[in-house]
Amino acid sequence: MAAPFDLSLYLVTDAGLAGPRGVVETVRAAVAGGITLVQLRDPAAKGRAQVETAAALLEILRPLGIPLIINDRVDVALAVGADGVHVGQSDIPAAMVREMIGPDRILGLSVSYASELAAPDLGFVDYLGVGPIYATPTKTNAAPPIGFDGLAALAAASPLPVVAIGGVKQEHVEPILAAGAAGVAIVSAIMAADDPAAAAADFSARIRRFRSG
Ligand code: TZP
Repeated sequence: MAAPFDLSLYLVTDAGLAGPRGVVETVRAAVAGGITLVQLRDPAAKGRAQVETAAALLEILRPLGIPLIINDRVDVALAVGADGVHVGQSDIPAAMVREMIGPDRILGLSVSYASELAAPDLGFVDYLGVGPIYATPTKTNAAPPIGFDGLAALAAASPLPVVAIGGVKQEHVEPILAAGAAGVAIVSAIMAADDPAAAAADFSARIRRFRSG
């Protein structure tokens, strides 16, 4: 079993959106605003570059107790000792990833359709990334958007905690949490923000406000 983790404000990196500031400095700023979990996602990068970025992120995140999850690349996650892996429906099957990463690391799976909840994969993962909520230029090959109603249906049917992804902006926090998600997963609204710390802090405050009341 993975150690407890907090899906509340889940930052997914994007090197293009970080621009000249870079992924590592953008994450450094964002965590000051209350990020609870970081996923390194860079499908275009070679293994060496991913390992270097992941190691730099771990230096920032480990002392803060914020888990680092690697998108798709099990080898990169194991090489740097990351806290987990996130896979999509067309990546290595979750059962095989679990075999490779062992019982203690976090394993996440992307889900867009109710039919995917019936897959045996679910028995091997710790949380689901559900979406896209809205169509987003950040991932153009994503499944059709599911909206808040689709999210609510998937969250209610899911045996695992879900984090909502895809076009999520600050003003969507309340309807997403009300739909039953454990958190919001954000790429552009934080990675491309002029002030990533302020953008993250805004998300974080809205999450706290929703939960208190
Ligand atoms: N998976 C589904 S949508 C998406 C991913 C990685 C991208 C979400 O990016 P943004 O910028 O938060 O809309």
